[in-house]
Amino acid sequence: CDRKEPEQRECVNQDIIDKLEELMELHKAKLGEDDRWRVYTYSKCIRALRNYPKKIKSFNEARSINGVGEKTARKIMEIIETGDLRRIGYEKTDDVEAVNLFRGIYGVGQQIASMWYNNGCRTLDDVSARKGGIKLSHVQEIGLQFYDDINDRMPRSEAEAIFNLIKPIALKLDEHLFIDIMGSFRRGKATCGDIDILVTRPTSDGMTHAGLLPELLARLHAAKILTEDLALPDDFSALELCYRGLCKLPEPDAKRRRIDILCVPWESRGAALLYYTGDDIFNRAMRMKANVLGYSLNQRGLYAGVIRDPRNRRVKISAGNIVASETEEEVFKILGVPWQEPHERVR
Ligand code: DCP
Ligand code: MG
Ligand code: MN
Repeated sequence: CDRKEPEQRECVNQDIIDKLEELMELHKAKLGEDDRWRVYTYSKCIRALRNYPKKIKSFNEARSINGVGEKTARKIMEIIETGDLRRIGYEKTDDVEAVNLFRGIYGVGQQIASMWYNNGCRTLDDVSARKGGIKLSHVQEIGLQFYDDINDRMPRSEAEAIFNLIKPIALKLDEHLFIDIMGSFRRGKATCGDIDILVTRPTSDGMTHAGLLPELLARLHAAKILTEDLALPDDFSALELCYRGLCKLPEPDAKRRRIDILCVPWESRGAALLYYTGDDIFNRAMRMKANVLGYSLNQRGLYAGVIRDPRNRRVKISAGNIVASETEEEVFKILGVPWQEPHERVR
């Protein structure tokens, strides 16, 4: 099932998943060691439930599912029998609600949200009034100003309309640019949380896209498509760049929408397309598949012979050799995963 678009859900145990997700989100908003552990337990259980084909009927059946423990099985029974989960009510304290509200401000994470709560803020008006002497960064101010817009999803048609304005501007700058939409749009979703754009350029004539991004951004601002910058790359001359901002259709009542523009080297376009098309759960499955086969997969490519520090698996002792990155197809092929169209890439 899809976690992001409720209208398209189709798990037989969706009612249970919804309640457990609600509870998980409440624990996510807290900071304790035990909350973090609970989030981990519930996410494992939710994943198991998504893959479970039958409607759960009994405690023993719930308990038999790999990833569902005794306590969770009891919660599942409560949901089945009463349609509700009382624990959600107990966890829904006003600190959690305020923290979740503040986390909806772009640029505000768990730590800052909790700090503001501890300084006495409870509402967005409190934040606006800088209650408790809190300070906002420039990006957080933008996040507050466009709170509703940023937390809204846009119809697919709007993402398409915005992209159709951006593409000709990019091609006018350099006709050899390759520019496409990735993310939920490419997966065919009916609504998009943001617009994810990939920019790259073939190097056959000895040129790259390096250095083009500032001019592209300037032109998109001039065309009133980009409205605010949220994050600019530190070094614009690099080949791999990530821009985050807000954009809108150049119409009076258009809403602000989130936009990400990723610039990648031509050689890694396939790996980038694969990564930024997602979804994130599908990506995790692909990365795990790669790891099992002794490879390592990221947005730059598929690598063989990566040697990791046994004490900290995140640290690479040897970067390995790149074996695929130019096309998505190669990556699927080497991993022995049957080709999946973008709209099929969930999990
Ligand atoms: N991605 C990932 N892991 C993350 C964040 C992103 O693998 N932690 C990848 C998969 C996503 C893609 O990047 O599909 C784009 O990220 P978005 O946050 O824009 O997510 P989507 O486009 O999938 O959904 P939305 O419609 O909410 O933007
Ligand atoms: Mg997106
Ligand atoms: Mn994005």
